[in-house]
Amino acid sequence: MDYTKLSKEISYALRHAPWEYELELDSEGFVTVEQLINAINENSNYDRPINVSDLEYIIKNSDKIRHEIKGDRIRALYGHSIPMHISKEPIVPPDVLYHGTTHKALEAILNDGLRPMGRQYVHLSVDTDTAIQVGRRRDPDSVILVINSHKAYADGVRFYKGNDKVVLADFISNNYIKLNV
Ligand code: HQG
Repeated sequence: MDYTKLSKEISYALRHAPWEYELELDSEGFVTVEQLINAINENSNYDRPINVSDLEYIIKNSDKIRHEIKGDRIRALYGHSIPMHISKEPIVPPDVLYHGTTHKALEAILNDGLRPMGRQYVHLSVDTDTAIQVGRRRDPDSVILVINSHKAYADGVRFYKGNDKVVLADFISNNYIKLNV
């Protein structure tokens, strides 16, 4: 079983294109495990039909916790780009958060703030290692921004739970952002 391929397909289905799988997400992004398994097996992209143990294996063994099974339902924890708004659990953020990005995007971010761009939320990291990993996807020598989430939260900016390493926000204005030095 190619678990990386399966994990990417699940993220694609649950974050970006549920309609391609005839899936309908609920307001928190869940579908039933059974619906997802049936939808994936319909296309049979793997050497055998997938089952719930494969989904559990991916969640347990991936480099990041991208998906969650709750009872008989499963969802992507972050990353959504679908038009329907996925509501996330509001949290009190840690005092400082980080964002890894590219040199190319830096000027625009320092001028305009952090925007969700193609996704529903801005994605922030709880530590610099995670932020470096995020930034490196696009720029080997990535830029790390430091977010004063303590002040932002005190000023009324809302933050939401992604996973243990990822915190979500609607928009972070540039007065809460500085370059890591
Ligand atoms: C940038 C992956 C110009 C932003 C990761 C980023 C993460 C701006 C890019 C998760 C901007 C959007 C999300 C502005 C933000 N002007 N550029 N005003 N504001 N940007 O992929 O945070 O492996 O949508 O800096 O690890 O890179 O898929 O967001 O570079 O957790 O599970 O616009 O996806 O997780 O890129 O990544 P993305 P992201 P997975």
